[in-house]
Formats: sequence, C-alpha cells, structure tokens
Amino acid sequence: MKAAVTLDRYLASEERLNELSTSGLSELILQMAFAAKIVAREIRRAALVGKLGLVGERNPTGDAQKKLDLFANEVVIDAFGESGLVAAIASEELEELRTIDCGGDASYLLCADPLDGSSNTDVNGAVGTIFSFYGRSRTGTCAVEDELRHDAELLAAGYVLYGPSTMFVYSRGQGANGFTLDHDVGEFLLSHEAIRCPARGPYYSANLGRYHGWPANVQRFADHLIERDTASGRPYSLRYTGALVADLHRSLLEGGIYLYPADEAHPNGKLRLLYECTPLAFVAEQAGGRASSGRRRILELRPQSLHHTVPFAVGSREDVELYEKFAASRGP
Ligand code: AFP
Repeated sequence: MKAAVTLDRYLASEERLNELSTSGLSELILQMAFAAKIVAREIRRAALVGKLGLVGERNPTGDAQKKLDLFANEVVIDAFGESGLVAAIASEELEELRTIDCGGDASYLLCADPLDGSSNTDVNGAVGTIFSFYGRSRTGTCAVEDELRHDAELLAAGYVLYGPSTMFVYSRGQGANGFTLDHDVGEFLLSHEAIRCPARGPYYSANLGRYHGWPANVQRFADHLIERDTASGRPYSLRYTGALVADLHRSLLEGGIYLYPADEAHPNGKLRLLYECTPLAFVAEQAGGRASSGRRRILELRPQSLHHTVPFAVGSREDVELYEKFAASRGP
C-alpha cells in the first residue's frame, strides 16, 4: 500500500520542488483546511444541534442566510483573524471588507464564500467553501478594497466540497490537487494528484428553469448541447446540484461545463466575481480547463466592487470556448 500523503507534507514538498517562497502561503492553506474540518463537523451534525434553517436575514447580495452560512463565516474569520498573515477578509456574508486589527502589515488578503450552495443544507445535499489568497501590493495602507480592484496578485485558490466525503482542492499555480478528509485520522490525505479536466463533455450544469430568461444565444448554446451528434458526444447529460462547487468538481474530474449566464432576474449574472468565479477559474485553468464571462476570461477581470457579479461559464476548455463563440454570435 502506498504511504498516505498529508496536506502539510504535500505543501512542503511542493514548495521544495518548485522553489516556492515559504512566506506563509502554506500556513494559510493549512489554516483553511483546518476551518474546513470544523465546518464539515458542524454540517454532519447540523440536524442534531439545531443548525439547519434560516436566520431570517439576507446577505449583502440578497440571498436568504442560513444558520450554517453564518457559522461557516465565523469559522473562516476566526481561523484567520489572529494569524497575523491576513490583512483583510472579503466574504459573501459580509457587506464590507473585514479588516484585521493586527493585520496592517500582513502580506495577504483572503476572499471567501464560506458556504456555497447553502440552500442544500436542509436537504442533506452537497455544499462547498470557496477561497482565494491574494498577495498585497503594498502593506500598511487602509486602501485594501482598492488593492483588490487593481493590483493584488492572486496567489492561491481552492474549494472544499462537503459531500459524502469532504474534499479539499487547491492550487497555487502549480497544477490543482485534491485531498480527501480521513475523519478517523483527522487529516486531509492526497487522493487526486494533478487533476486534469477532460477537454470536453459529457455533462452540463445550469438552472434550466431560467432558460426562458436567458439571452437567445445562450439558449442556442444549451439547445446545441442536447442535440444528437455522436461524433461530438452529444447530447450532453444534465447535472445540476444547486451548489457550484459540486457541479464544477464533477466537470473537473469527468468533463463538461457549468453555466450561470445573465438572465431576466440577474442581468449581470448571479455569481460573485471576487469570491466565487475567480477562485474557481484559477483552479479550473490550473487543471487545464477554462472559465469565462462569455466575453472575457474570468482571470482577466477585476471586480468593480466587493460583490460584483458576472455571467459565468467554467469547466472543460473546448466546451467553454464553444460557449464563448455562441455568446459572441449575433444569432441566425
Ligand atoms: P446559495 O449559496 O445562496 O445557495 O447559492 C448557490 C449559488 O451561488 C451556486 O452555488 C449555485 O450554482 C447557484 O447559486 C444556484 O442558483 P439558482 O438557485 O438560481 O440555480
């Protein structure tokens, strides 16, 4: 049997092999993995300790907040608040950036969606955490939001998938690797090294209930995916969980595209560029996939505000490229 490789051992060897700087990034990734273990534990027992259901509030982008949303948000903030490494945290659950008192000179910024897909919590469905770490362009200033909008550098990103097992997938620009939580040992162990996303299909994930509110060229793309054409592997099969992390994870491992275009209810898309689209785009590209707003590569976009939303397509490279062609077309 091959020896199990823990996340911290893997991070150390990744640093050594690629001569990466050791100035705190591994520590931050490990700290996120620690937060994920706490969140995973609470999700597992939520129904038994009164943690299901709504709080009765809405988050800054208008979603109804679940108790687990707030719990996960607090866990993430607590995990980094005292680290001395993070100057500020942007979160889906916080209206404003949370600056850390002791973090004026800290070198990193954290952007996170602590609990993605939280509508699934009450039905025991998959949910996720999305995170990214930016290197600061300057320290000691208060203009952190400005840094995120302009020159902070995305150094590492990843997600946690809380499903039948808990998985931690991250990249710091040297490919994307996945770890599965061994609950008995209490460690994330390497299970998916150097994830490679197939070039295309066979799945697509989108809320088809919104089809009639989509632009005509997006409708044509969805119609194209379900046409019969054996040579190109169509029709694609539909898979949609209501949790972006779970749908993207399937596309990364087995191929396909996740799509949340603009629609009547969300003229600029629903998903948040800073803490949902950008981190997942980074991981997808590191796995050989692609992510796009339809017009531009997601990683070329900068948020104009913390909760800026964009239309989003992510997954297999050829599928996302085809989506971009449909999005650019003027139609029949
Ligand atoms: P919640 O975290 O509010 O449940 O939103 C989940 C999400 O951001 C993403 O994970 C889903 O793919 C998408 O929204 C689902 O949105 P629809 O309910 O409009 O399909």
